[in-house]
Amino acid sequence: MAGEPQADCLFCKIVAGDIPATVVRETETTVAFRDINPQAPTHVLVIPRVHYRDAAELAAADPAVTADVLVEAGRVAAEDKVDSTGYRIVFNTGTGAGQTVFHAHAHVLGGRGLEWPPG
Ligand code: IU
Repeated sequence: MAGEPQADCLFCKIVAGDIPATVVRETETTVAFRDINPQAPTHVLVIPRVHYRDAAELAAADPAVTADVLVEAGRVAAEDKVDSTGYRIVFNTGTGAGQTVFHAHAHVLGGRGLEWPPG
């Protein structure tokens, strides 16, 4: 059921501590950890502890936790000192947009120049 931990979800396993991750911040509702395949000097994923398949589903079901994810993304950027130069918060949504893990997550990317439009 949406919102419940999913046995086959990698990010639910990270939330549970069953799979290791380099966690940089944790709150009651979110976990932030470094991406294993970083695309920029700062590349952190901020995830809600609750399981929803993507950002749109999370936002529809739980606006408060969606806001928590965004606030945490800003704190990650500040802690990595990329807030002054600029950073990007990305929610890949759907396979066509490059989503590969179907547990909502925000990518926080910074520390290098970021082109627009993204590929
Ligand atoms: P995507 O937006 O669903 O493509 O992002 C998934 C990200 O999760 C991607 O950048 C992976 O490198 C990252 N990731 C990870 O950090 N740890 C893992 O064990 C796995 C994927 I699998």
